[in-house]
Amino acid sequence: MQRSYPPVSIFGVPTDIGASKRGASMGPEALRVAGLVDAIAARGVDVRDVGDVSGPRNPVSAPVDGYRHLDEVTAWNRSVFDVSTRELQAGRMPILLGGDHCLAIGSIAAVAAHCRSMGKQLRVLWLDAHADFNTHELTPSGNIHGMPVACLCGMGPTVLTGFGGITPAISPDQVRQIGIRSVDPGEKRLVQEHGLDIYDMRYIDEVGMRRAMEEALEGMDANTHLHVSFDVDMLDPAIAPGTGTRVPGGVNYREAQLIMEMVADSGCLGSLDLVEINPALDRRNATAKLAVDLVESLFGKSTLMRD
Ligand code: 6HN
Ligand code: MN
Ligand code: MN
Ligand code: MN
Repeated sequence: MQRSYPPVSIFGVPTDIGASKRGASMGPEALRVAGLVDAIAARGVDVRDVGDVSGPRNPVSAPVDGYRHLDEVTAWNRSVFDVSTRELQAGRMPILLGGDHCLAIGSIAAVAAHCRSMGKQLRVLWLDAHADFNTHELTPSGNIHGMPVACLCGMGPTVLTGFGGITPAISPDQVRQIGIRSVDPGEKRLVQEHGLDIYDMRYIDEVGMRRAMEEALEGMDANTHLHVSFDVDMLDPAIAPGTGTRVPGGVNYREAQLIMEMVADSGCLGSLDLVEINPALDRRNATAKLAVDLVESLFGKSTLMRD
């Protein structure tokens, strides 16, 4: 089966506003230098780089009421929401180059609003070492990149939960998380309370990535928009050192390729975040290059022709 993809619009969001380690702001350029646009074009996809959005600088300040940089995080996400909405309405697939993971609040709120208006089902595949389900009461850091899933599910400050006009933007049963291996104690309770569908590393060790992914993609059909939110810290730090919150015991190269190949086979990919690449911590852009390799698989490049 020859897959066809909608036209793609890539946009950069050069900020590390939701993290406490600096450097993810350089992610968009690292991905461009690693050849992301040409790699997608080589798959026969109409792809356009629409440039970077802008926003406030990082003031590097302490958390207030459990949130670090709430005003700035809000401003950046407003721009992300607007660009994502504009590209979706133009019939294009938005690919966000982060930037840290707080930016998924804006991108997924836009996708959720778009799906509502088009009568489409939304599934979110959250690829991460972390559940990103903290609230300002539970957070050990105040970093908002640890909170996007909770915000999208309606738990967060009203400035971050209302982008698409409807709160919550999504419900926990639309989310599947893969690669998880670091969840804070309070966060763990909240995740369990809300029944978040988590395929953690233990589960992947025991049943294998193929079965975990089959379960994560179960129930999708031709009317499903699949949003992939890819935090590169899902990957094992040995192959992806360029990220701010490394956790040992991550997804290996072949498992990561299989995730992407199975998403490609689903034919449902509708939007993508590529976040948390930190070139200041990387070795010769290895993490960005690996991300580009994986995106090629996401757009149907597999080792053998299986068509
Ligand atoms: N990320 N759970 C930790 C926190 O500070 O809330 C780490 C979050 C990391 C977030 O990598 O997108
Ligand atoms: Mn994350
Ligand atoms: Mn993470
Ligand atoms: Mn409160």
